[in-house]
Parts: sequence; structure tokens; C-alpha cells
Amino acid sequence: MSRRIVALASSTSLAVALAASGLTAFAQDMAMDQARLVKITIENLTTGQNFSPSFIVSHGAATRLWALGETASDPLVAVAEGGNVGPFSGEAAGTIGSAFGDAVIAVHTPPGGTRTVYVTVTESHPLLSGVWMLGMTNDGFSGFAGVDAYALTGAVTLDLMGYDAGSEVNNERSGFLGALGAGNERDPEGGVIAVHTGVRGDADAPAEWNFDPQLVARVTITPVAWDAMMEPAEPMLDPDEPAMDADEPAMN
Ligand SMILES: [Ca+2]
Repeated sequence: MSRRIVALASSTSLAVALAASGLTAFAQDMAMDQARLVKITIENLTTGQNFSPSFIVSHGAATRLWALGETASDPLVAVAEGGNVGPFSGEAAGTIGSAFGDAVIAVHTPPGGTRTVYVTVTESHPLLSGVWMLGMTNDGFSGFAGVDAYALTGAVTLDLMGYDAGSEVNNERSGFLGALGAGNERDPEGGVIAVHTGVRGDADAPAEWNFDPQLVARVTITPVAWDAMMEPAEPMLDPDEPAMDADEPAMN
């Protein structure tokens, strides 16, 4: 995108128009802070946990999405308890160009499935963070934080654990665990972000929802050329498989 802006500014008439609108300075700033494109592929390694939509953002060193041992922010609680990336999305809409550099959302990733998105990083917003809910938990999530993607010269693979946001007790009970289809009430926990211990299966949640908390997702981050987004996406569903049952309870 930045290369295109700089190229357009070399046209005399466009340069005049851009100068009049103040965009020449913007183009110069972009030339000094060249954006790079990275491809992010999320793979769900679990057999019984749907991943909610994923929120992925580039940002500077002064911004932190989440960290082990810290209290989860309200937007992170919304993801971890309800698979709701709306608050993060709203925050991104107001802070792209300041706290955030770029932000994207991927749709749900089913067990065994993958999702691929593209995001830009710059010298001033070189770090990538991402989060998504482990959909069949009280407040479980996975993700990554502060990965320097601007410096990447090749693909990097992240093996990610499951985390507990510390905001809701893992009671695994109907009425509290939304994926059971009978409500998503809160049972406040007042804790901090920690490694998740998995689904016990001794309440209403089935043991089949258990997962290895040490390895729930694999994320591959690859620096790519600007035309990489023109490549056809990988098939998301087997055309011979029936579509997901619309009557299934919401995953949150
Ligand atoms: Ca919890």
C-alpha cells in the first residue's frame, strides 16, 4: 500500500492534489516507515475445542494485549468468556495509526482446521499479538503476544498453549459455559492470566472437550510479497462434507 502511495505521488497532478490534501507528508512518512506484509496461519490442534474468531493486531512496544500473570483487560475477558472480539475490534478502529498499526479478524477455526489472514507491520508497529477463545471453556483462550514480525526474514512457527483468563471460575456447568447451550452466566474468579489446566469433564462439560493445555494451536507467521494476497486461499471445508448444523448452540 505504501509503495502505491509513493508511486502515485510522483505524478505531477496527483502530487498537487495530494499536497493540497496534506497527503504528501503522509506519503513521505509512509516511505520512511515502509509497511511489510505478513501471512498468519492459525491451526487448531485440538480435537474438541472450536476456536472463536481470532483478533490479530500489529502494534508498537508501548502496547501490550495480554501477558501471563496479569489481570485480563475487559476486551480480553470478552474474548475469553464469550468469543467476542467486538471490543478489541472497536478499540482497533479508534487507534489504528497510534497504538495499533493494523488489525484483522479471522472467522472461527474448528478442530483440525486452519485459517489464514494477512496483516501489515511497520518499523513503528513491528509487533504482532493475537487472541481467540477456546470455545468450549468458561474463560479459556489461546494466542500470542509481542512477536516481532517486522524483523522476520523467513517463516516462524509458534506452538501455543491454552490459557485461563482468570476472570471466570472453570465450573464447567450448564448455564455458565455457553457452549452447553443453556446460557453464559458469569461465575467471577478474580484471578490473573495463567496456563489453562484443561477441561476436567467432571461437571456438565464432556471430557471430549479436554485438550492438552501445553499445545492447542500452531501459528505460522511468514513475511510475504505484496501480491501474496492474490493467491487463492486454501479450501476451508470439504465440499463433500455437510454444512455446519445451524441449530447447533452458539459456541460461546
Ligand atoms: Ca478461569
